[in-house]
Amino acid sequence: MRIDVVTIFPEYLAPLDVSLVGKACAKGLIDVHLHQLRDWTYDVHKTVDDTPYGGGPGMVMKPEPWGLALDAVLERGASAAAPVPRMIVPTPSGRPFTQDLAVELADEPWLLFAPARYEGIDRRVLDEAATRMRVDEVSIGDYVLAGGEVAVLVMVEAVARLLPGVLGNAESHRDDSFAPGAMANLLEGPVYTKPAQWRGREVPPITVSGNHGAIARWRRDEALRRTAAHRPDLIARIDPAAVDKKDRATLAELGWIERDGRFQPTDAPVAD
Ligand code: 6GU
Repeated sequence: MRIDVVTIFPEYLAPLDVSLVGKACAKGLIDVHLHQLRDWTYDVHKTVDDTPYGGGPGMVMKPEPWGLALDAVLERGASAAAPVPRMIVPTPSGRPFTQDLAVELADEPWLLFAPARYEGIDRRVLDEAATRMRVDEVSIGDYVLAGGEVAVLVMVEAVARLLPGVLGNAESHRDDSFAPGAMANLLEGPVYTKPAQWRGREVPPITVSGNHGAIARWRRDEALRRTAAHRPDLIARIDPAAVDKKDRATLAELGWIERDGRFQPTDAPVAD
């Protein structure tokens, strides 16, 4: 996979050389190209922003440097296998970044990230880019960052670990919270390792019982408990058909019962 990032802070993306993503680059599984947006400015101050039309606070990124940068990146990166990239514009007003979107992006041969600073990029840049390639504005959560660079790090890491050959163990993403399957939409429960006794605390005896059926059952139970505590919205999305008797009992104990084809808090008002 080829990844291009156009930014006024390429040094902010230095962590891409470290750890899992760094190793994936070293192995040739991803090919990252960082570009300094200011390389496409032609005034002495290398200006990339200006005041917003219509007034208001903050600054808006000018269209000309972005236009030239995108032209250059599209020309340099084009190949027979990937003639155009898919463009991702990080912004708190974008569609949510989810594991499903990470899986979708992991299938793309070429991603182009355009993180903005200030109040964002002149809209015409995105509108024009969308005539040449798929453009998605994406948010990594309901909070506001000072710029999109950290969001690029988040998305690249989430995508990179899904690429074949990046994780040592292909099974490693099977039980991920948000991975498809039996534990879909459940958060992962607690994990333990040696020593079995530490500062007077023992690991749960079931984890060292060797009874793999019982361990799987316990893990699922813990996943339900953690999900009910931290993400009740995910409990409400569980398909009742994917739930067995023991799950039902655990959910009831946690205050969730099936009603109108979905799990609802026991104290939820009854619809008429
Ligand atoms: Cl993608 N960018 C910025 N600047 N802030 C954010 C975000 C992205 N996602 C959540 N907050």
